[in-house]
Amino acid sequence: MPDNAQQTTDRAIPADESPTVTRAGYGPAFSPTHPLALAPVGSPPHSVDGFVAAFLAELNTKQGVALSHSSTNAQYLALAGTVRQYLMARWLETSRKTHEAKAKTVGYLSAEYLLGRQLGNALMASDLNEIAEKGLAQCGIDLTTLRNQEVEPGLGNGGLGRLAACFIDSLATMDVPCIGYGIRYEYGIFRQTFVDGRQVEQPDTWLALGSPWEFPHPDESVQVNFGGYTEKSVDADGREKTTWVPSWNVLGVPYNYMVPGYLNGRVNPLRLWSAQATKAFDLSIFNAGDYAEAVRAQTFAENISKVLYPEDSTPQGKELRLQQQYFFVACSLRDFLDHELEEGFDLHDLPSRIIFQLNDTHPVIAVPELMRILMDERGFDWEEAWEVTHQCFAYTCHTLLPEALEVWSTDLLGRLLPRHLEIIYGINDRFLAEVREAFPGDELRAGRMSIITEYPERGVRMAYLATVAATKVNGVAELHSQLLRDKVLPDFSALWPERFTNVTNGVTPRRFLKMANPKLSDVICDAIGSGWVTDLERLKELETYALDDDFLAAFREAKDWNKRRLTTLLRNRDGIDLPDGHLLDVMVKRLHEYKRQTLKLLHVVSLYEQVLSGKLAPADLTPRTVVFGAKAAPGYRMAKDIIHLINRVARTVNADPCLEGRLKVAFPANYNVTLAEKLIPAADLSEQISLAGMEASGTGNMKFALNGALTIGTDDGANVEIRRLVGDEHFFLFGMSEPEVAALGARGYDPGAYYQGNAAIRAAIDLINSGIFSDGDRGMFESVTMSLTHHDRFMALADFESYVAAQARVEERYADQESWTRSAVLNVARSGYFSSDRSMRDYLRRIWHTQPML
Ligand code: F58
Repeated sequence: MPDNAQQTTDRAIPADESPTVTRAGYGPAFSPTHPLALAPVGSPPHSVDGFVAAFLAELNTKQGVALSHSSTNAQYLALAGTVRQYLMARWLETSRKTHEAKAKTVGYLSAEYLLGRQLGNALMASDLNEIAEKGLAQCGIDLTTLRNQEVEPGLGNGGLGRLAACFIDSLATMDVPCIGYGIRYEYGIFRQTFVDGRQVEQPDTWLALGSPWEFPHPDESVQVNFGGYTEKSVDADGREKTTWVPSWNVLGVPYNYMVPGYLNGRVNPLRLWSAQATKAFDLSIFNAGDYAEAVRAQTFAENISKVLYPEDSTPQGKELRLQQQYFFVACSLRDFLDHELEEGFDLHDLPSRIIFQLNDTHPVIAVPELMRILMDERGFDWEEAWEVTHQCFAYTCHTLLPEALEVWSTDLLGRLLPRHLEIIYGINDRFLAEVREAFPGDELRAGRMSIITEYPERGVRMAYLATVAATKVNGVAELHSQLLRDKVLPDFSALWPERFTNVTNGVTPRRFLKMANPKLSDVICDAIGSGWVTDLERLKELETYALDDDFLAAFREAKDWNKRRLTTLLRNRDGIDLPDGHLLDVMVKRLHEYKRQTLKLLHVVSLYEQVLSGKLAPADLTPRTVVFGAKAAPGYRMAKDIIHLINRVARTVNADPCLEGRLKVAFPANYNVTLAEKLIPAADLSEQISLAGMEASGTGNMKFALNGALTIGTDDGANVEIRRLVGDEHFFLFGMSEPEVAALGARGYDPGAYYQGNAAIRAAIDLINSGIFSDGDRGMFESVTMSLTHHDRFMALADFESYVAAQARVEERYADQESWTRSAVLNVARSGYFSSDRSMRDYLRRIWHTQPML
């Protein structure tokens, strides 16, 4: 906070300065006479003429321009506004119905939502695609151009954020009441550019050209307090009471986004919070006559929702991050209690109305926050408050990497949230008493299980706090859930075996098949109808078509069309030329050592080396284009060095005439949801090659299989389930299993021995060290090669031989196009399980204990 803000605001916030909380009324949502009100999908306002009229009205009255003078952006905004109108009535009606039914709601608490573009999804969900296309054509406008105008909201880092977006899509489509709660970052995940092959980050100014999908509600703002101290007193009944006297506060302004269900009339809210300075904060400084300081204070408050932390896999112990976490959960809890429940609701019954799902540990501070509200503001005693709190939370863990588990220092927590730290200590004391009762005399165990750690400094282990508080704890794939129980939280699963469960991740078939792959969708619909869009297991019916020549030809034609579409995109977007007729081998995901982009790269370098040294004739190479897409956390040196190396290898390989038409490496910058939607449908081969036991689930792996790519992968994360379902013959398995990895680790892994003992590994690494990719600079990639040969924490060298052998099987199979296509069809047919609709059904049954409204 600003240097002197503490001193200027170090006082309780007077009640009359807090914003008034208005309780929304939930009467009829929309005038029934409004032309767009609740018109059933397909009825008159769903007509081209109606659409054109609404579009022009938007353009003229909201954008203030005539069609003849309108920019593409104005047209895009007007189109978004038009689609919004169609969804609006349904949104308000959904809210009315949900309140009337007093239905139990899922409160999805997530610091990230990687939404992807909204327009296409909104058009699809409201069945407006054709009408919009025709209507715009009448105005001389091309729909695709307007779609491409949208800057995607990149409010997430990777899998965890995209999963949240898939889940809220599925819940809306399944008619389940859900509010997604999160942060409206002013800057989302950075835009990646390459300068001389190195990653350079640019700010993501996704709001710059307007954000037509959001509805700010400053009238429903919420005050969030920080800092200060606590006071103990005794109330009239002789009970001890604690009052938190905060020292500063900010305002959380909600921005609502629509989450439309697919053709079902349901629109759930996604409520993202933006931080602003409160009047109290401002006024005290203004009154002190320091205008500049007041403006600085305002900026300070707004900083809280300014930027998404671009970290992946390792949390940053930054104060601002903890502020973000508390900020959004405090807003969300307050919002639910004050705005979603009817006046006078008895909070003892709260679990009948809400289940908060904690998307990883980022929102776990919600646990002491709910305890605080119930005890300090609503007069509950500890046991009552704990009973309610325990029932209201469930926790999903998304990692196995020890360094990815968040720990907040008690120093920082005590400074920022003194009352919450007290409550955490209270939770820990009672919890450890329970442990001691269950395991008398086992002090070592109590020490291991304590929510408070003493090393390297005193801190709160957020995953432990989440596990103690939650009714259910789940991992995100079978293997991950098992390792979570056995390796990450073994003491907890011994104490509460029934608390642990698995829900394998899924992806929304609407965005990632129907919308991203319209050609394949048509082929599928022609064969089995369109029921699969909301019931993905119906893809099973395609199995019989795997032997139908006409179907195989149509399937291949769709893949070819997707490749042509990608070729055009990459040429225009990145100046990259994709050769025709290549096996398209794709590895797209965050750059992390455990994901092992270096293993893929060593394969490429090894092929090149064999050609250079005459061991392999170029004509014997299967023509292949390897596509990488990956962002590295800006502070992750090794990941950035690997990006640099990939780009340098690409430059050299692509420029070498002896590989012309045989091997190409493409690395388009700024991999994001929008690019994924074009890349994945075009891929032949999906690279899922993490070290077994490291990737919690993966969801890209599911998207590829669903779009008819074959996977080369380790027995890791959800790959295990993908392979089991699609069948061994249709999946290229390689590498050590998780128990083998553990055994090798226990024996002592020596990567140097693999370097010395395997000629191909040695030749590939030596080629990198020769300077061929670095204009003769032999040291440029030393960090990468030294790490591989000396530490290789993720055992890439140990799996190399097996990987190369699996790639040979890939090439052999690819040579038989009919057999390959059959396997691809079977991948699609057997991927129905990986729908996020199925994940949601599992959550509903195993964790949330609620149902669709229907
Ligand atoms: C990912 N985690 C897992 N974390 O790595 C992936 O296996 C899984 O499929 C996915 O979650 C969904 O369950 C992930 O994306 C993050 O991005 C965190 C962001 C905040 C800092 C720590 C990493």
